[in-house]
Amino acid sequence: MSEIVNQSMLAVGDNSFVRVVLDYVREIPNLKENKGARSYGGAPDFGTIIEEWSMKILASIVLCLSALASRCPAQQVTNGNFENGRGSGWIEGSQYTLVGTGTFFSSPSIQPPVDPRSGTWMARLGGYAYNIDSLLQTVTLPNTTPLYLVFYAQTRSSTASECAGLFVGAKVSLIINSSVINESYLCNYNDLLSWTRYYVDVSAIAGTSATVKWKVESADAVWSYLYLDDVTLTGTLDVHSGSGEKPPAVCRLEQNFPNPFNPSTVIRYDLPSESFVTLTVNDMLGREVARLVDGRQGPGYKTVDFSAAHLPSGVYVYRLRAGATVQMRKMILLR
Ligand SMILES: [Ca+2]
Repeated sequence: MSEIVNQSMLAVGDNSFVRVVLDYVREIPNLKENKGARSYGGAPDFGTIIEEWSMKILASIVLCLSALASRCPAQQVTNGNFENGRGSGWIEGSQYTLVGTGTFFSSPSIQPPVDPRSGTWMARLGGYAYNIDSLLQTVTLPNTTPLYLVFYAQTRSSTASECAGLFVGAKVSLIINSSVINESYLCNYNDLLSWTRYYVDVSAIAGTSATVKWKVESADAVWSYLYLDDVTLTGTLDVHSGSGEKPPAVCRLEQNFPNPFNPSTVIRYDLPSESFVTLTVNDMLGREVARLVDGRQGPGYKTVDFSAAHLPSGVYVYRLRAGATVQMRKMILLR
């Protein structure tokens, strides 16, 4: 995932965890009644900017719908939008990890200021001089699949240097149950103004209690921050018309996950508008070995599974063409 850094910073894979904020559940006393609200069944993804209350209700409804016959689980991601402030759900690390308001986090060195994605509160990790900081919560995952942990992030660093591991910027880790799901490097210089959605597929641990933790290891003599907002659990990632979620702002091809892989991996990309899309996989000689997408697609957050069971170990390039935009990334098949 670390290559994602070139575009944004965080490298969060696809097969980890997150799906829509569940502390909302507790605010909806009788969720089972909502299970009949089938009109919401096709509008699953909620990283939304609608008013907090609406979001809470919708999130709860979707959660319950996806729970099918099972009962609605409670409070999987407490205070996932951070609007309940400090001391509510999240365990903050050392002095630089805080749940706070955009105003509180404003700084002359962070320009323009970071605005929360929802409401007035968000979380910030990071710091200065090899500070290691974390934010964690034990989450009860609903016993439904697929299941994704979704969150929105942006980063700011106080240098304009290129990302170079811990020498510049900071290392960002997403950890679930003590396993590092993804690592990447935070390397933006006050140039990322929008929130980017990341997610991990946590289907494999659906129904369990999991500790979700972000960790940031800051470089020496550099202020580097990771901002988080709207941590949720969801069963669907694509944007559907009328779902209330904004389509992606830019076309973005993400690093596949896992990588290296054997034999399957997941490729994600964001499509801001309807486009004719091709997603191909080529070997290092330029030969096309797979064509995963070939057709017109609507805007949204796309996920494609790629199985290389028929291919030899090696480096492959996957190439996204969406309208006039072409992006490529490498991946490694390692048997
Ligand atoms: Ca918020």
